[in-house]
Amino acid sequence: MKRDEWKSRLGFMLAAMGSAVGLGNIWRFSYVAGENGGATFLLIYIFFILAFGIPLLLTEFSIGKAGKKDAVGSFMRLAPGTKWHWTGVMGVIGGTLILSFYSVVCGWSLYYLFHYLIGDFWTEPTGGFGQSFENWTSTTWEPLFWQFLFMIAVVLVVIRGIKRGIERANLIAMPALAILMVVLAVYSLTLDGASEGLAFLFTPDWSQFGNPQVYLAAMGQAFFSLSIGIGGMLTYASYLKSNDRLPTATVGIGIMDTVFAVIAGIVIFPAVFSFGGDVTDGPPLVFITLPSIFASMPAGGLVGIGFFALLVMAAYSSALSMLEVPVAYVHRTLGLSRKAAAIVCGTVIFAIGVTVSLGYGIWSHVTIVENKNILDSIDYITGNYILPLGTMLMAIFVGWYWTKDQAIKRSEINTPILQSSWYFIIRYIVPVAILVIAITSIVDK
Ligand code: VAL
Repeated sequence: MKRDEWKSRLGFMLAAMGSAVGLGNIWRFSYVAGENGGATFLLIYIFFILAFGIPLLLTEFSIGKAGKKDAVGSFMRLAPGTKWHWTGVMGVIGGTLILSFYSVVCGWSLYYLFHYLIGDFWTEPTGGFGQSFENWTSTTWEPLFWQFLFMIAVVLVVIRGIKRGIERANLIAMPALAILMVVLAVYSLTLDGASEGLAFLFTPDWSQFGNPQVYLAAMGQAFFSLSIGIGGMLTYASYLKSNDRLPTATVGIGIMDTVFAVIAGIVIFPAVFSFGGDVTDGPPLVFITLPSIFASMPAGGLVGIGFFALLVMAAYSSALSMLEVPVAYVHRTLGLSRKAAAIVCGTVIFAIGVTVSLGYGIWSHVTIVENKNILDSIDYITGNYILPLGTMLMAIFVGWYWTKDQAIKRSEINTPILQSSWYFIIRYIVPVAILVIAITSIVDK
């Protein structure tokens, strides 16, 4: 049977942007930036996106486009008889693990959207949003119900395949997301404390530039946000037609992803400053701080609907790309139909997600890494080990396993100066930098 492919390059670009723009840009970006000094973090983050993220995204795309198979199969085809396919296996595991905790947070977002829609969250619940968030996430069945609902929606689209499922969904979701974000940002800018929020986001504290933790956080966030190192972008690129060119699409996706993060910052920080929230509130910023702010602002209920609709939509298109990684693999290797593969993978991911969700309730005493609960542990393992390692291996594969000619030809870069800069970054800078940052972080601990 002929392998599925994108109908148009625009369809691919929107889907890849959909993959990149997700909870990472809104939920994760806002609290990591909040905890790491705002503007200083933003500058270093942009540096990592431009210097490492975009070149690496191109690396992952070129492996997928040349391999024309899923994350594991592409490596097998390009490097037969070697162990390189383990990089793909790691991607499949990474994508599966990230989606397992991602789907829990998606379930929470869906629950919030529902409660904004029925008007429940328009005013602060008794005991406050913090208390209600804790009470609710520690129950057993309800969070699982919302997570299940979310996973069903993801599985249903992935079953339909690339052209009819993922491409179509993103064709609607991405433009809608962009419009919604701009509307919310404009609204945020009209708030009284907007200038303070903007200063936090755009006026760097120069003393923070010597802090290694900010670099670590910025690099991790850049990889997470661009969805690199987990094989999702590789798999998406494997459905490209051979005349669809990579470099401009890659730069476009990298820039759009960053613009979305900055706009998310413009939506969130002015609101936090205007209404006396705390930017260092961490992961609950979006589920506790923002709802309290919405409750105290005029028309806050409507803003809440807009915001959580945005979060669900962004998360949805990212989840599609993460589910596609194991589905493409299982579909090819186990000979299952796409439908069966999507149901099997969706069920496994949901099952892992159940443990993550229970980690907020009856299993809250379970810790895996240090004293972190199940969600934080999986986020930690994937973010600090699997993503950087996966990205580094892909860079080494392209920079050292391929010949220079092969690498440059498959990157499809035309300009000589860009060709050599890209190759130099991938071959030398990325592996060394990831190693140095990893070692520094271990020593720092
Ligand atoms: N890049 C996405 C995000 O930022 C996912 C795929 C991790 O949320």
